[in-house]
Amino acid sequence: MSSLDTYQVQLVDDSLSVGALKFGSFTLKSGRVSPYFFNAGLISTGPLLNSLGTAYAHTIARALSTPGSKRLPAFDVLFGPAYKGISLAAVTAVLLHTQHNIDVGFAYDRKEAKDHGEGGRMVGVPVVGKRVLILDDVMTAGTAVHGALEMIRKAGGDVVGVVMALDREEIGHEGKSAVKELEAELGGEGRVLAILHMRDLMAWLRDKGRYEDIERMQEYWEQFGVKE
Ligand code: OMP
Repeated sequence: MSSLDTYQVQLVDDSLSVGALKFGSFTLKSGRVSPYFFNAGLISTGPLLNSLGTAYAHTIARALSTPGSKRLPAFDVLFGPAYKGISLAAVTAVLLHTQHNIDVGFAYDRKEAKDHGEGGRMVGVPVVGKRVLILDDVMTAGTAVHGALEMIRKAGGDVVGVVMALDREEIGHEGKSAVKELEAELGGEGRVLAILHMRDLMAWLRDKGRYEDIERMQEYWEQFGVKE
């Protein structure tokens, strides 16, 4: 029997159906050669975005009401880093409102600073003095999320958490878990969440009896996976 929730299985099935999740051999941004790759840019129809946004919104709503130290602190603004985070955060902000009665602002950045009109790199609700949750697609070593964190801090926002579609559960730049490194940087009650983790993908492969893929995932895990 699967240990995955229905919405997690749905995300794996949806992603495979459009080639957003692939098993094979892929060189990552970090230079690591991975037996799988998740490309959130291919989740690009109304129904698929609805399903992914629903999974993000569910993950966030559940974490906001989790008792104890795993609780996600309340936040004011959902921030989607350019480019892939933008549409995902917009969809999720809408679904938090319609499905969970959670009303938050939405903001994102431009990759290029604008020198006319409203100027600057930040768009949407101003993050200054606000509690911000970053929403991104994938975390491997944590480089992309660290960039977003610095940008929001420079703009005067307080980042209280990060939510991703996929946490690849790999080691970060300091040789510890990328998630732990990021949580340490967030400080206090900062939380890092994900809809799916590398180990969920392994569980899914086991359910399907895809033993060759599991073996390659396991080898990769031994090299770059978080051991604790
Ligand atoms: P880090 O910046 O090392 O955490 O890598 C995360 C980023 O790498 C993501 O925002 C993507 O741009 C890209 N990526 C994926 O999209 N999917 C993957 O499965 C792996 C990566 C990656 O290159 O590590």
